[in-house]
Amino acid sequence: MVNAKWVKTCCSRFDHGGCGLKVLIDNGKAIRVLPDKDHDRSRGYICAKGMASLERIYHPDRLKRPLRRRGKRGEGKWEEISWDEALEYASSQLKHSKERYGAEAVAFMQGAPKGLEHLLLMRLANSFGISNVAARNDVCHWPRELMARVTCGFLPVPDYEMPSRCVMLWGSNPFDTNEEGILGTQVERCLEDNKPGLIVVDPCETELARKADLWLQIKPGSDDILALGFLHVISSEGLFDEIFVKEWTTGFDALRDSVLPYTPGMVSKETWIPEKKIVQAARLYAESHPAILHCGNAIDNNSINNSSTCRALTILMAITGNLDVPGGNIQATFPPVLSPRKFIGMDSAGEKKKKSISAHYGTSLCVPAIPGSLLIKTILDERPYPIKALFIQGSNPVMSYAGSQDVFHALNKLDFLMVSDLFMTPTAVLADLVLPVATNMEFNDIGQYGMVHGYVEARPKIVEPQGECWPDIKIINEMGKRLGLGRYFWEDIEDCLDEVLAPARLTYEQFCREGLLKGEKRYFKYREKGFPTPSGKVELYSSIMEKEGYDPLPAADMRKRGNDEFPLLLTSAKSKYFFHTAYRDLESLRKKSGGPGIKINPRTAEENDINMGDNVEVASPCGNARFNAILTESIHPGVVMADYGWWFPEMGVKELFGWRESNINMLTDGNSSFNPVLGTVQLRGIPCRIKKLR
Ligand SMILES: Nc1nc2c(c(=O)[nH]1)N[C@H]1C(S)=C(S)[C@@H](COP(=O)(O)OP(=O)(O)OC[C@H]3O[C@@H](n4cnc5c(=O)[nH]c(N)nc54)[C@H](O)[C@@H]3O)O[C@H]1N2
Ligand SMILES: Nc1nc2c(c(=O)[nH]1)N[C@H]1C(S)=C(S)[C@@H](COP(=O)(O)OP(=O)(O)OC[C@H]3O[C@@H](n4cnc5c(=O)[nH]c(N)nc54)[C@H](O)[C@@H]3O)O[C@H]1N2
Ligand code: SF4
Ligand SMILES: [Mo]
Repeated sequence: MVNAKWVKTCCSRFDHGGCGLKVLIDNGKAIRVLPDKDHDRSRGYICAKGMASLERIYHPDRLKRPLRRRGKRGEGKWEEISWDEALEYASSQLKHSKERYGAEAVAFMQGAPKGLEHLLLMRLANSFGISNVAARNDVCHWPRELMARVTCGFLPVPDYEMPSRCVMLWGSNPFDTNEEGILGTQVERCLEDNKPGLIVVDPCETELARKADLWLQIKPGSDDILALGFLHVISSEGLFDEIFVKEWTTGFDALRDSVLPYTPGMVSKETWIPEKKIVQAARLYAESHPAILHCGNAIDNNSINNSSTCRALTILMAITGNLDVPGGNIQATFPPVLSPRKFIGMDSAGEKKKKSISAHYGTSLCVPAIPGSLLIKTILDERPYPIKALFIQGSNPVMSYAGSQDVFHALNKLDFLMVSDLFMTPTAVLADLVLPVATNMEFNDIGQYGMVHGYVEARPKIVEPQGECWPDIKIINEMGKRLGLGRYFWEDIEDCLDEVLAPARLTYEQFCREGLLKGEKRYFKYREKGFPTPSGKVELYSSIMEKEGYDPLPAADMRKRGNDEFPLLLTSAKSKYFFHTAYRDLESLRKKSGGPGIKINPRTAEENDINMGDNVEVASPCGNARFNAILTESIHPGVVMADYGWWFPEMGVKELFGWRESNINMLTDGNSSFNPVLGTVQLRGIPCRIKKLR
């Protein structure tokens, strides 16, 4: 202990990352973690996952060597091989599939963004000449981002750094999810410092809903109707910003006419929210200046009409005069580092994109990745072409994609599957080649690169990787060279970091000393150059949507959800203790989380003869899964909320870790309906029924 030393780094790969950590290093080993009180954004905050950082690094079940499948697929028989053999095997398989079946037969897939490897994998795809990199964009972030871009030219992010008079949290629970690694702490500070009016739109009474002035307990998936109802109240009561609307928007009259049917009475019936509360909330938001509308992941994926929901909510920010104003929703400026488009080689990807699965299905081509569920569908249908080889980086689609059963079949159908992960998972176990990755603290990384909050952060290496684990960025870099693409890659991965930082005239070492690089913050930018849309204004009536053959105005999906056979609506939220499906191996988090639960209103429980802790089977038109009953008034009697992401590492390979047992995505459908613009499948608001298991 005499030589033990405290060093600083940044938490990551437990979510999008962001909190500052102080770590005690003794003899090359990290032995203690504490939150960093001096950290710019987290200022001493840390969550249970961050506290489990060392448990993750030193977990005995971590993958430590590349594994090549020896037995039948999924049998769990492996041979340890060297990295040289692994790279040779991987590159020969990818090349073979490309040569024999064409470039479209090879695809990549990756999970929620964790670090620099997210964009580096796209660079590998573009340089190798393959069209399809599946990501989670379709169910995460891009619906909000793309529809906002169509409307006003950028994603308006909450500006918590300036005082705000109202915060409306819509389908977002930042106290549990701390989205982008900062939003939870920012919301907390804003509530304490500014005491804004707080509105929460959520089917569940979260901690934030309990703090709210108005909690709108919405029927899952009816957010499009509520958003249009807000527009109705605000336009019919004249609560909009007249000058902004006149000078800086197009199509206001058409919008006002189109929302006439969404009266508070009609909206109340469809959303289950009392009429009075709808009007009060619309007024509170519109009459408080400035106001933040903070949209979360629920609106990305609780309906295949998400394109309308997301457009309507951007319009709401605009007509109330809250766009690009201090304390409202702003366009964050990207920091002065290498442009992500350039980094991934997006500009040279044009021809390849025309052959992509997005092109086949007509979903947005301006997104560098394709909708994940459409890749699964393509593998199953072999249309528009067969997919033979797949590299999955940091994703667990058997658990995290809609329609798990289909995903399982699709992965089993491949000629070659390669997965990189920290642990063996229900997805990795199906692979031909499993690559062990290094995690946070074990390598130098640049965080938040290509994300929307206007900064990048340093995540310096402070310990050596366990076993023979490699950082993903090293795996990609070496793979690129093996594939004969050396001119796009670097001798050493540290050179890549320097290249990203070069425009800021910083080396990685200098960057670490700063810890953070921010873009310049400016408000009212549109007064100089207009909004970055075809008309230079906020397009309430969207010329882009019209040109693409879609409805230029947002409209509700009035189809009924549920029926007598499936009378309840199932929804979900991320767990405070896990990152999606990951880390069920970590004992401290398992203990805190209490296992796979389902929240049921006591009245609904009674009707179904269910008591606290009972084992409950949930069935939907797609399948079934089992959870432990949690009886709570916090959930509406017509709704149940099941934990998402559960599998059981302790059940072992033979049982494939019990991937079907308590897997919410056994109940969702990834195959039959999609949002036509975005390719999104519906993950929440699923009709279901419940039954006690005896
Ligand atoms: N029903 C339902 N389904 C959902 C959602 C929902 O709310 N409800 N949410 C959706 C959303 S928002 C998202 S973003 C997706 C997430 O979908 P995924 O990204 O597929 O989900 P994860 O469980 O995070 O899978 C990540 C895997 O990466 C591994 N991993 C962790 N760190 C690293 C690393 O540094 N490198 C590598 N190679 N591997 C690593 C983890 O061990 C884990 O197995 O799921 C979606 N699915
Ligand atoms: N601890 C933890 N943190 C995470 C993650 C994680 O897995 N665990 N994942 C990261 C990722 S990739 C993402 S995308 C973000 C997501 O972070 P958030 O945007 O906070 O998303 P969720 O937790 O999916 O859901 C937010 C809220 O939506 C509510 N909700 C459910 N259905 C509906 C509905 O139909 N309508 C409305 N209005 N609300 C609904 C839920 O009750 C929940 O309170 O979190 C990131 N941070
Ligand atoms: S909120 Fe996210 S970044 Fe912060 S400690 Fe928890 S896992 Fe780490
Ligand atoms: Mo996500």
